[in-house]
Amino acid sequence: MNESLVKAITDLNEDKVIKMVKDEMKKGARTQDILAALQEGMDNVGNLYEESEYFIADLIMAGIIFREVLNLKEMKLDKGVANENYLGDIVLGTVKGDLHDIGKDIFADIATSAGFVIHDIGVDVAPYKFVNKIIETNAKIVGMSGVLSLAITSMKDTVDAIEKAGLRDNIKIIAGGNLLNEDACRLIGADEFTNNATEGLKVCKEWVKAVDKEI
Ligand code: B12
Repeated sequence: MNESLVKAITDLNEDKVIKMVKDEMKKGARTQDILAALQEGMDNVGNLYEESEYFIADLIMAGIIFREVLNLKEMKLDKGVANENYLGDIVLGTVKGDLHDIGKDIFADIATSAGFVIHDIGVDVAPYKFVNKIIETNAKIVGMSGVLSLAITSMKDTVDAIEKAGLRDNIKIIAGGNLLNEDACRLIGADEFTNNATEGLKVCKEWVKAVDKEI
């Protein structure tokens, strides 16, 4: 299944992607496996764009197809309904200069359904807006999203602003996006990075557990 789904999204074959996802979910496929296949397809679309085989319209189309899949009722991404199992507050945004929000929204959905309250401050978010939202919500976790190269600098600026505001010691910061690696994470000054929303959620849950133990 995975290879043909990766190919269908790479080919931007909207009807085929939707049909395959519906069929696979009915057969009991796991949401995270579907997402992984789609993400691989998106990487291929990005590479074809880089090679000038695809154009901006194709990136837009890839984004539309991905969103359509996320909105399928067959995809078990609980949206906006935090369960009774409250874990904590997370301030989440795509950093300044970057408008990509699909990955951010996936993390928001799965973290919400796990019990986090997500304060989503949108895309192209300036560092001071992260700081203001942390103060307003008293959140102890910040999630920064970004996939453009320039997002690395914006993420660093965001961490610096949090530090300057005197909030860094009480906050855990996770950076998410498929271009991130350990070197980038160190440069940014985040506590953790991830290229995968499910992994990111695990990290946040561990942070909450560690705080609970301290009390
Ligand atoms: C779709 C797309 C677009 C759409 C975005 C639609 C939208 N609403 O998001 C549109 C058409 C708007 C777009 C625009 C542009 N794009 Co674009 N785009 C893509 C594409 C194909 C897919 C991105 C995506 O959604 N991936 C799928 C998601 C699910 O993956 P993800 O974001 O990594 O998220 C996962 C994890 O990283 C993680 N995660 C993400 N965030 C967070 C946050 C937290 C806290 C946690 C825990 C986890 C987490 O969870 C997610 C699920 O596992 C990528 C190619 C690629 N390989 O990424 C190019 C890509 C990112 N785009 C690129 C470019 C160049 C552009 C433009 C500059 C094009 C142009 N000339 O205008 C503009 C920039 C606009 C801007 N200022 O942001 C380049 C970036 C190159 C670079 N190194 O900077 C890429 C890599 C394509 C390429 N290979 O050249 N793009």
